[in-house]
Amino acid sequence: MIEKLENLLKEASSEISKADSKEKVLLLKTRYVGRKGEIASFLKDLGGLPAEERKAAGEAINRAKDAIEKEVERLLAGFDEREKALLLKTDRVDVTLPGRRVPLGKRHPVTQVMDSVEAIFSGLGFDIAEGPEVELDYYNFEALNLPKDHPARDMQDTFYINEEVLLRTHTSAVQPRVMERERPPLRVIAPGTVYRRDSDITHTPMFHQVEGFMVDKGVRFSDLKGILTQFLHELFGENTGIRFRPSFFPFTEPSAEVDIRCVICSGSGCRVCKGSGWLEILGAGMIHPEVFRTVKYDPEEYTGFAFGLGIERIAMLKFGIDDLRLFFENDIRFLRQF
Ligand code: 2NM
Repeated sequence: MIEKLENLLKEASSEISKADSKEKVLLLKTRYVGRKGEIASFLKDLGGLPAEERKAAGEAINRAKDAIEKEVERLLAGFDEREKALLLKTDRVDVTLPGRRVPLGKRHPVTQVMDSVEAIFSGLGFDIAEGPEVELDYYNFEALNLPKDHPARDMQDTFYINEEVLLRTHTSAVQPRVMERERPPLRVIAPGTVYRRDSDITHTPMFHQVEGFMVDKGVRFSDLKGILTQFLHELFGENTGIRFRPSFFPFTEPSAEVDIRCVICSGSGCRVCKGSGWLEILGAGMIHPEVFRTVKYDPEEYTGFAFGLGIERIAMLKFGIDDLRLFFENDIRFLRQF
């Protein structure tokens, strides 16, 4: 048996050394030291040996098994190493390939218009103020001379949180806050988000406004006309036609609406200006004495004008966007165009 074992060991090591692939080595491993392999059959034969020979034979079988397994492991390790070396030699990173770019965003057209409006008024000496979007009824309505029975205070139009608290319906709510804590002369604009219970093709429940005001001794309607004309010329171009029409707001007296010549048809009449040749762009007026009294300014000492405009409407006119809903979808293919 010992002799047979030695022959098997010789055969095995010669066969294994001839194997030229990992797969072949693994097959030989199964053949010699596998569960039903040659070594296993030697172990089975152990029982037929005389008792005094069994110990030595068993030890010899185990030594042969260890030797074969060692040889198998040595060869497998060799194959692995060569495989790795080959990969290191042939596997290359092409450093000239372009990198993966992080997709760039784009400033929203509403933000772009907001920024232009702020830049123009900064150039005219106006400061920028902000106020809360969750606002007191007092600042949003009461302090702006909107009487309790005014239609604008209706639950239909305003998101009320409770009796005294609401989502601001206009950024005019910022102005009494500023006037309460500062004294004239004041030139301030308040850009921001506002909310109204309105939702159809031309109205969204959230939109953006810029309101502004100027207060000092001797501010006149001609100052309003001059500042707003300058603003509109900077925003829409120097040759844009402008007109002021009488209007009404509870917080100004007298009040006006300001139109520009239609940017689509230059005044000949089209769908956008509904044939009139004019586009309504802002509301304005001389601040009502009641508003001054509420913030403890003496209306005999100070006068001022105020104005307000909607950002989405201006962005639509400036960029030729015909559907308000596009502003709120945040589709990057839309945003990239402006
Ligand atoms: C407008 C039109 C006219 C306005 C008035 C005031 C305040 F607080 F100073 F009285 N802020 N904003 C105003 C005036 C707003 O928006 C169409």
